Amino acid sequence: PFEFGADYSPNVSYHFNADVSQFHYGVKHPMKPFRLMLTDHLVSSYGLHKIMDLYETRPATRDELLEFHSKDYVEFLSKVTPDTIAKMPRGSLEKFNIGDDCPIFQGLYDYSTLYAGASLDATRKLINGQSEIAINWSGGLHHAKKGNPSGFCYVNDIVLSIINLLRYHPRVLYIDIDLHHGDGVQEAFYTTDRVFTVSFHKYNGEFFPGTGNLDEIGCSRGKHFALNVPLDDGIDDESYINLFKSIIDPLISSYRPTVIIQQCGADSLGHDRLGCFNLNVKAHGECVKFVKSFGLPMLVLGGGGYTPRNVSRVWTYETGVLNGVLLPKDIPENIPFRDWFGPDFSLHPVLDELYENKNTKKFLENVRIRCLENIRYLQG
Ligand code: ZLV
Ligand code: CA
Ligand code: ZN
Repeated sequence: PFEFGADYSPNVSYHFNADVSQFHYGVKHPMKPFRLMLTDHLVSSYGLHKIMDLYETRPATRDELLEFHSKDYVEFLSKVTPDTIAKMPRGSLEKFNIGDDCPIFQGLYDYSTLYAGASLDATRKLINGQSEIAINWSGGLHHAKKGNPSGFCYVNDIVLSIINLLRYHPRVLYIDIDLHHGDGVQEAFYTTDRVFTVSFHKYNGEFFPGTGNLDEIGCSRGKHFALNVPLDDGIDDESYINLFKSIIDPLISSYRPTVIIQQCGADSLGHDRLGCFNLNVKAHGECVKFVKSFGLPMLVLGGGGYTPRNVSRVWTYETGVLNGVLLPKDIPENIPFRDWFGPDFSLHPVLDELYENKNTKKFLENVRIRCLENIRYLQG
């Protein structure tokens, strides 16, 4: 169903437990774990599961969560349910930031340990060399903090993965193309030079989570090892790709990471329910292709993405890119939920020009210059 492209086809593993797609944040909540099932169906209907190593993953253990999260928070997460919520100690909902963004839903702990377990499984295959690229589309929940959930994220599978990779890798590069700032990951490694974090995101000081300005560059040993690329509404394919490449290329040459984690949040696509960028599937995928071209071990994760049909399109396209194959643009005939992809039934619907591009050439050039100045500190 596909042809191999001119790109290198590395050993790719795919880490997934279908149970993770059965949870519900609530009817009005934009995060829909069902998008993960849609993605899995689309990936396999294109035949991609036949060329990857597939792993059905186990949940992360309590001890694995404790590598980053605090004891009282893990205890709270493992005990709280919609039925026991009233019996929890007074003030614990406020203390743990429970509310509309991060509600208590049925099976919350199982959900959290499942997506984290898949990311940790992926790191093990990278560490032992069985995989050159390992994918977990259910992971990438970059906002969770040590002691509380944030922005739809309960446990931070990215931080847990990086902690595991640091046992064998001297330098880890984290790249975040979700619409939102990767604040939880940045904060966890803000004072170390062994993890470089870079996030591209919408920023105006108010937009969630409110952080990610150019002046956040890390501190103490970690000074100059965090980078932020604040963007405004409506950024288009060409400006995003140019900016991405012109920052990531010198960054990889200077920092010389031994492993790369890419968070591929799909809310940076045009027409996203919560988004405000104009990216098409090919442009989002071009960022993944570019990172792959450096030939370093890669952990590839999901993240945000609130228009399920486009989330599954872009992550399927990227699964193809990572395997070095070109997928035909027509959605395969045999797929369950095929009606979700109408009326075009294309992997590449037109997603651009919904928002006015508020990023002027001058603004983007200034952002680029400021970023390159920061990267220059890595040399010498
Ligand atoms: O994609 O939320 O703006 C990774 C990710 O990066 C807020 N939250 C907070 C700050 C005050 N609030 C609003 C509270 C709203 C609670 C419910 C929604 C419900 C319906 C539609 C949209 C939202 C919503 N919430 C939109 N943006 C928010 C953000 C959190 C964004 C998290 C992004 C997560 C998975
Ligand atoms: Ca981001
Ligand atoms: Zn997001």
